Amino acid sequence: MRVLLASPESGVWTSRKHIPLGLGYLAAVLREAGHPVAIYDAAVEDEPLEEVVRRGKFELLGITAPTPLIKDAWNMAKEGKRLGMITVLGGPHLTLMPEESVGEDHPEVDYVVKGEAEESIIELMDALEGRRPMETVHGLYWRKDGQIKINPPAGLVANLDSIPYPAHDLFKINRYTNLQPLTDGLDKNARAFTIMTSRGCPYKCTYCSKPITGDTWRARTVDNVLGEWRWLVRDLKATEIGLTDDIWNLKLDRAKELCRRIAAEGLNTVPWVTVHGMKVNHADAELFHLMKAAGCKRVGFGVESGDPLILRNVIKKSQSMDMVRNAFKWSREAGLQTMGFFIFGMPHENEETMEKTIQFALELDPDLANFMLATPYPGTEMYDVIQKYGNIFANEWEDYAIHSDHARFSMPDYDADMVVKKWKEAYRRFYLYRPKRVWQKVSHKSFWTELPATVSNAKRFFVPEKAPQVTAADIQHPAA
Ligand code: B12
Ligand code: SF4
Repeated sequence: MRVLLASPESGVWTSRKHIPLGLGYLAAVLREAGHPVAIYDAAVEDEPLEEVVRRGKFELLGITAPTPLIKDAWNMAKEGKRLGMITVLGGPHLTLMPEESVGEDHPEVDYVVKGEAEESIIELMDALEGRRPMETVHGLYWRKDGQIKINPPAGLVANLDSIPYPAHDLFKINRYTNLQPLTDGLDKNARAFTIMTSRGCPYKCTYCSKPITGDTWRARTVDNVLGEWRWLVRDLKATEIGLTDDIWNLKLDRAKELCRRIAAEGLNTVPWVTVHGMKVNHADAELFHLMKAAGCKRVGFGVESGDPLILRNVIKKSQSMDMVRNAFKWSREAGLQTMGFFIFGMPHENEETMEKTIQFALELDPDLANFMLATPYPGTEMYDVIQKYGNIFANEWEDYAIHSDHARFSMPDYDADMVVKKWKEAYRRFYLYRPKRVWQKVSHKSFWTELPATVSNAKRFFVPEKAPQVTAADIQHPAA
């Protein structure tokens, strides 16, 4: 059966385009099992789905979706059905809410796979081609005789070395942008690949979608990672590589060994970045020097808050502010650029705690500061707390986007308007009110080449506006 794996176009994340790595993994296992497979990422395609499907005679459409894109995924499935295809959904949102998409509202979806799907997708192909009963496909949610059927769950892939490298060669890689255009300017023809050296994370930050990532940290061996790195650098001519692990540096020795080997093999000619934060409490000065020697250009840290109590008791980040300070200091000393992620508006936050976050951002002064609004994704501890004691304003799944001010919530003693005010203020005070920053921005070529986007972002963050009002009807008080 000919398979097309697809990702809907994102209206949520338009500033840059990253490869959907999960589809790369699925394509690799399908290819290995002998199934003809291609990847259609609507964010970079110039042909409509219909044309690609007809030309490639694809029979099965497998669609991925995080929460804010689930509606786009349903629409894509409708198109697939119209073209006579079998439709399968998987990915982050489906791992959290699998039943929703096989319910009666979604006849366009034939199958949903919950969780990591390298094994399940092959089992599903076997079932569809009559080699095993559908009931035995792990992690599958489907309909039979008008009833939703839930099969036994799929486990996490225990040995990550046992799965093939993602089918990086199937991505139209020069249509993706570089990984962090905000700092480097937007290179629309970068050959920027991402790589995941481990999966899962033992920490339990309350805003994190833990059911997606899993608590068990599973690491690929350094040899296995190096094989993929070599392929990216030598054969696929990567111009940038991004580590997207949840926590690639959990085992410090392994992280150091990986850096040493990258440098020793001369693979350090291609710059790399840690797309998401690395954890500050699993680092020391030597690690950053080794990263630099291995070609790392920029390192990101989940700083989250400048208020120690919010950090410890609300976010449950398991790190101290001094650990954050050290990580920034060490990375700068090693010659790395720095990036900090900050969250505004966790439950129990107020003007004072958010002011401390702004102050901390100014003190750390990373090359790039990313201020995000706390967003209660389903499956997070934060979501459960707000469901219990407050009220979520978001009406639609597409409202669950970190950089939009829709997915706000109310809690007793929580001022949602203040949260948006401080969040926008953070951007202004960090980027606009400091001459050094303004100069950095306007002296960069992309400021001028990307002027329309620059102006629209500036309007969003830098022009003070009246935040939407919260009415008493929006606020649901906790049960006694
Ligand atoms: C790298 C990354 C990004 C990158 C690249 C995204 C991309 N193009 O893939 C960037 C920075 C752009 C990004 C943006 C966002 N991200 Co992000 N991101 C990640 C991260 C760290 C890694 C993703 C990854 O490569 N995983 C590795 C692969 C192997 O896993 P996977 O994609 O889940 O695929 C497996 C299964 O899900 C399944 N599967 C996946 N697709 C399909 C399809 C079918 C048909 C089937 C059967 C199975 C299946 O099989 C795959 C193999 O096992 C994850 C955390 C994580 N550990 O996954 C967060 C994560 C996915 N992101 C998250 C969020 C919230 C976002 C944003 C919504 C944030 C925002 N701005 O509002 C945006 C959404 C943008 C978008 N269009 O996708 C949340 C998702 C929460 C949710 N409820 O959906 C996560 C889980 C982080 C977290 N821990 O909370 N992200
Ligand atoms: S935010 Fe990062 S460190 Fe915290 S639980 Fe999620 S993946 Fe782990």
